[in-house]
Amino acid sequence: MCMRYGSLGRFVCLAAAGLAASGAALAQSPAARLPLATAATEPLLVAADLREGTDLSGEWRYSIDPYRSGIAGFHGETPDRGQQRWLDVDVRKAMAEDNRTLFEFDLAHSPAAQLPGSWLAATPELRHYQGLVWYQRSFTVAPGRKGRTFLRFGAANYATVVYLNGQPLGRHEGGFTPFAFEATTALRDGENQITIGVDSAATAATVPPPVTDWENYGGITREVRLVQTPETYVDDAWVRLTRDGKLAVEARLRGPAAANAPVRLAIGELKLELAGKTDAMGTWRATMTAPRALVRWSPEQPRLYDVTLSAGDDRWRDRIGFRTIERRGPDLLLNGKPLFLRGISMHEEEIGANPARIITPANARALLGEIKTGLNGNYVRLSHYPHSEVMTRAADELGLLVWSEVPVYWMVAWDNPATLATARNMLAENILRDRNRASVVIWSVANETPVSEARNAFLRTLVSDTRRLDDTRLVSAALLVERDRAAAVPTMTMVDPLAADLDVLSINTYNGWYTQDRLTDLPGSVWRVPADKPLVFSEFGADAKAGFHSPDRQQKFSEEFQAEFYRKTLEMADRVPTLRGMSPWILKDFRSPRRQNPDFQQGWNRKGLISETGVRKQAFAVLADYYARKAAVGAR
Ligand code: GCB
Repeated sequence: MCMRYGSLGRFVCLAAAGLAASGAALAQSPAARLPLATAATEPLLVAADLREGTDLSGEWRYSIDPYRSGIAGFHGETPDRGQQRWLDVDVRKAMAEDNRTLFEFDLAHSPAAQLPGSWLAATPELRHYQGLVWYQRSFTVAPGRKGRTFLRFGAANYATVVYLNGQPLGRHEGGFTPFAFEATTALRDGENQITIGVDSAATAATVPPPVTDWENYGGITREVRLVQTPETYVDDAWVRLTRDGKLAVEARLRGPAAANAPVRLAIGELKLELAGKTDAMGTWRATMTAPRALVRWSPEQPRLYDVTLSAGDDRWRDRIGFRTIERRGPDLLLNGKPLFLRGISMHEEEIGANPARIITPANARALLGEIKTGLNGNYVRLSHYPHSEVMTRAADELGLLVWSEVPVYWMVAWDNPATLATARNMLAENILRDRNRASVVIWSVANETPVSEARNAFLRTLVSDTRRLDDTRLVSAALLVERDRAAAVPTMTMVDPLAADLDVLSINTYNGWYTQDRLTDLPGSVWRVPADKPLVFSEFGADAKAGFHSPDRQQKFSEEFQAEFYRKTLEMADRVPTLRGMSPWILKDFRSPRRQNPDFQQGWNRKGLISETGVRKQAFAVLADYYARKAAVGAR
């Protein structure tokens, strides 16, 4: 069954399905029967990370459920009591008291793991586990609560059901974006129990589908918090600089006093105050001329301001930078000045031998610091899905421009309306989360997707959603090109009709790595691309195992080969007239189950300029020198 709801007119399918909208079970547990939480229906709690609350990070009990017995019985029926992981029951006591009682789980006495963090790294037994895992913990709440309490997840990969004190709170699909459920009435004074089922399994209908080139880090990979607000609160606020240099605000209150409510925006350092009133829907929109004293955010001067929005008892706050980003013909303009994106791509994986996708502020700074100061960069492609809000906040603070992307990767089910609904929702959750981040300048809707009518229609829907949700940023997608097999020099043509819908054209090129080209052939490459739009090389790269050297033969996987690949590709890049930036593949070696060469890969994609533990390879200096020269000559 598909229903249309929300301002985006999003279709949400409540199909008789498994934990993900795309799964297989028939009848289900109470939370799995609830409608999916979406950006149109769930509390958005924009900037929730800066609100008062309780962090539920730390020790949780967990238990695997490979047959999803806690979701549906083996004939598809509602699971029987002995399988209901979410029950608020003392299993040992219940079984000791009545010998007819049977429970086939006991989360309170199961092994413990630290959250946030993927289960893959928690214990060797779970290293390759993909499926359902239940987590449980208890926490205490002091009596005398006022206002509302939400349970907010930074992200859980991939499909999630949540119970509080035995009651279903909701479910969500999508592994990289935040979601929240109201917990006000389900909470009790004193001891509370929370149970979460997270299913990491990808299917043909999920976004992304099962085949990718990165590790599928299952589990609760970002913070879980109880967030406190007054009865009526600011659920969404977007404060920005418009292209014509005005300060604009759009805010939405939720709660009984949301309509016709007085609201006030303040930026103390600028002595700026703007007062107004919400409409009958609880929405407030206003613009004003930007104060002369406003210092625009840029990588060179990443100036952020404390912004507050007062509404009744609520005081929403965020740290926001103000800048403009535009394209004019083939040029990119940041604050009206020409820009060249000196970047690199990155997965959401911390530096270390056994990563668990834990992005703390320190982990984010360690990665971004290598780009900003190590590589002399001004830009990062956060591929291939929305990264933690910790990362985009760190980019704001350090001064790195960001490409932000949804995991519409390689082959998704273009014809499946449920898949489109999922992708649209991810896109909305990502944009609504990060519209206040000055660092984010490009929203990307896809990566390397083969042209077809169904795919074009799917991606055009995402492009138009993006523009509707945010008309201040640029839209892109990493596109495939056609190679002319007969040409004497590498000759590539952009034939993708989606190019007409995008602001920035992006190409991934692996000539010289996956092709038979000699590295010496690369500088003479010919790129046939539309001349009226900026082009970026969103990827290029070659693998190297840190410490493997082959000075004479320049064998693949040697540091020398990778360094030479960079030299020749950069020489090629310098000859592309409309090139306005690049994000080579990739900053750090990352886990990828498809990479199994035992000498060089061992389960890692080795295209990093640093190893998984942070050791710089030779090519690092090649790119760093190139960017230093680029920075010295400005955007030319
Ligand atoms: C690509 C993909 C990226 C892969 C990379 C590679 O084109 O976009 O996700 O990891 O190539 O290493 O092959």
